[in-house]
Amino acid sequence: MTFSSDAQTICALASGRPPAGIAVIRVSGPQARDWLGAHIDGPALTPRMVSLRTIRDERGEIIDKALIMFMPAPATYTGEDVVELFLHGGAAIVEHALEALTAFDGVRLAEPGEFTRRAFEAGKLDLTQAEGIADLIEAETRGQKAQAQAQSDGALSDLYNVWRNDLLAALALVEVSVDFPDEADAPDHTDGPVAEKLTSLIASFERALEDGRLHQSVRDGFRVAIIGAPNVGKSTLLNQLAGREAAIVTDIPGTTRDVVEVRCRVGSHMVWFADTAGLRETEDVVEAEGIRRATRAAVEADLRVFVVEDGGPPPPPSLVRDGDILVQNKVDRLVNQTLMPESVAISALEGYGIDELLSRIEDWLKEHISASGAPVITRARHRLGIENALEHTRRAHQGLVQTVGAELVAEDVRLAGRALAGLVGEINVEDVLGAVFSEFCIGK
Ligand SMILES: Nc1nc2c(ncn2[C@@H]2O[C@H](COP(=O)(O)OP(=O)(O)OP(=O)(O)O)[C@@H](O)[C@H]2O)c(=O)[nH]1
Ligand SMILES: [Mg+2]
Repeated sequence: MTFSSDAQTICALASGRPPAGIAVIRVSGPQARDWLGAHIDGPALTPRMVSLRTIRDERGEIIDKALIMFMPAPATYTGEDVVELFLHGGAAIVEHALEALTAFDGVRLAEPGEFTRRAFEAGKLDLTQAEGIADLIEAETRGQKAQAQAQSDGALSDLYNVWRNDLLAALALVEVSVDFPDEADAPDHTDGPVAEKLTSLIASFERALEDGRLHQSVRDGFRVAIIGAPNVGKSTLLNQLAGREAAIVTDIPGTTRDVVEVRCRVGSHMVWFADTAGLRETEDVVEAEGIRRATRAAVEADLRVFVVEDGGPPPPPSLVRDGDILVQNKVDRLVNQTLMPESVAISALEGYGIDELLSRIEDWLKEHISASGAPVITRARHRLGIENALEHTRRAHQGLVQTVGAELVAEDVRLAGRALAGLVGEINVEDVLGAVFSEFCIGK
């Protein structure tokens, strides 16, 4: 896919798939105004005022009678002239309108994300804000929405810019000694202000990477692994959570081999539940591979739900992390009511206790996602950028301690700054732009 910053005008259906009550078609670019002039009845539109007009194609045939708004550049989303048509949301009307638009000289259909890309190129938003907008459109839960809103409002850019300013301040101090190599009072690099700044940046980067793991999960869905011995009812539990027969259930121990994942909403978050093979010693090659995968799923998950049944073995201590949830299944069969302490009693078969389990998971999610509204990293691209900045900052700090010379230290500080500049899209953008904007839907 190629984007061009040509002077072409782009158009697309910006609202959902027809049929719908209303279909919004968006047009952006230099031809938008001329197209309107040629295709609507009546006098020119007043900018930013909505008018009810008849829209015709190039042969004079009526496309629709609809509300239209014209927004002149530069105070628009893309920074260009923008027209929005609020048509009756039928497939034929939308098709007719798009045909009449693209038949006009210099007008073509937009690529995914091209409106937002133009907004980025016009300096209306930076790359992290553009990503926030893509996430906002994709958000299915309130948690995802809140995070995306903060990012599209620039919370993440602000954070990166604070870090970049700190790096610039450190750089200025280092450069003092580059400029005056023989100065007796050049900064003392091992415990002076430069080292202090770098140490505090290193701590900030590390914290952001740490927090980011969970917040990436807000965006992509939390991973909850269902772990336990064979036959305790893990697959039955998964099916109960999914509301369908996602995994095979039999009374034969060792039924599940592959990891089976289902996606469910828990409170205001998206969760991927993974059903896994029952853990036990086995000679069976296929089952052993299943158990290896189960163990990996347990380690990689954000949270583990350990399923046990009365009299069964406890979860393997090496897999248990703080906050994990213990579930005692098959309580419908329990005669003497010996419930394990700290466990959630359920009957996966009968659906008993599932709400209690879900609310425990929700509590865990709430506890682990700070409601502070602090900006957080949510994408691999950001993780990589910050890891890069961290590495250079660490090297710069090490260089200070080992007195490798101010030029080398300065270079690392500069590279750390560049890594952050790449995140907001100020430098080195060409290679990431395609990747970022192709995630968008058409019309945004
Ligand atoms: N009475 C009762 N039986 C259950 C319950 N949950 C599961 N079972 C039964 O226990 C047997 C094993 O269930 P599965 O869900 O396949 O167990 P699993 O943990 O996935 O087993 P593996 O895949 O072999 O590790 C089946 O016969 C289920 O019907 C429950 O809550 N109560
Ligand atoms: Mg199973």
